[in-house]
Amino acid sequence: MTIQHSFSWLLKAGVLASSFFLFACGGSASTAPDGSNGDPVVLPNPEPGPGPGDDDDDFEPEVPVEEGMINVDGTLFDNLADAQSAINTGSLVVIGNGTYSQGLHIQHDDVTVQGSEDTHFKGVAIQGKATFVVDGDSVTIEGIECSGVSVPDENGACVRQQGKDLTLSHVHFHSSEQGILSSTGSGKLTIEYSHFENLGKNGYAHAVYSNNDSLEIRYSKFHSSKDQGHEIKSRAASTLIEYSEIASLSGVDSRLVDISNGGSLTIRDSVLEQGPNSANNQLIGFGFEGVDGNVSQSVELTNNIVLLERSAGNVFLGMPDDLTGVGVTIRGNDFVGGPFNDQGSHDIEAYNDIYPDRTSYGLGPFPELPNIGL
Ligand SMILES: [Ca+2]
Repeated sequence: MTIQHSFSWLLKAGVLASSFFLFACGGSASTAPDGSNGDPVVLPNPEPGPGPGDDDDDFEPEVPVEEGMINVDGTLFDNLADAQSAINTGSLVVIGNGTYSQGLHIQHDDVTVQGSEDTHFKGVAIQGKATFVVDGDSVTIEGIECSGVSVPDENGACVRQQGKDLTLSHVHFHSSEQGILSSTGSGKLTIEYSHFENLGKNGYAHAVYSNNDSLEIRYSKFHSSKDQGHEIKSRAASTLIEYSEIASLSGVDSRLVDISNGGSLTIRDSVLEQGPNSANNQLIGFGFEGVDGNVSQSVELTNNIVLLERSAGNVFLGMPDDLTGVGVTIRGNDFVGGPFNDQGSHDIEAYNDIYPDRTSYGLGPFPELPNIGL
């Protein structure tokens, strides 16, 4: 179901993207080399229906389960502790509607955990870490709402990833210290169709804190990180963010995206909004905590809508002054608002469109965001 949905989404996105490309290339003589010609960026719209990024509310599990019950491979349990002991390699765990105050330790590989349309884990941490502690490899968690997680170390998360290769889909993680925290060497983390909001603690906990080898994010929303947390902090060698919305809104956040140790970063076809209360003037930071000279360094930021709404200044891409040899491509984006401190850098003026304010871009007042159908 999810795979088919993603596929048709991508097909449609591809068709739209290529028709925009043809239109742009056939346009007037004033068209810049990248197709930037004064027309607004066109982002692909998803299909209507169970929504990309539309929280957990429209999620349907593979097997229906009654409220308060947990189905593990066909056997029903009325509490999570008993359900947990029945989980094996490859298990399908479906959790019914309800508010849960027990966490789940997932120790086996290839386990899929699915919530129902209103499955909410509230204020639970196990092992002093998280609501879900995942030690198995290739685990998928879908259709879960999680909130209210805090622990003595102030890094309480909805999910702590300690095994390799985790997928989060249709999750709504909010109002906690951290959304997800992953361990070093934990393979790939994929986040799709999900919503993270109101997360962060003391500048050290974040909505997404990835120590993976690679991080891929699509069709998701990251809103209003708090207490100087980043929306996305990644130490992964490779980070890809596409078709997503990353917005400070009124939050006192730090950076929208912090790529602490450099690597390969791509952000495309997304909305990035730095809000009026952001504590750090940078939207994106790259390499501020030491860069591994053996990893190739590149930054590709293309076809995004970028709102600059911090009156004390906005730096789109911050990098340490002494960091060299990073290939930076910033093309085909629409920048809206200001002041825009680094608009003279990275050929931004030549290859992107810059609008002084929301009105000139045809966008309503703050906090409205461009509708990309998420
Ligand atoms: Ca910021």
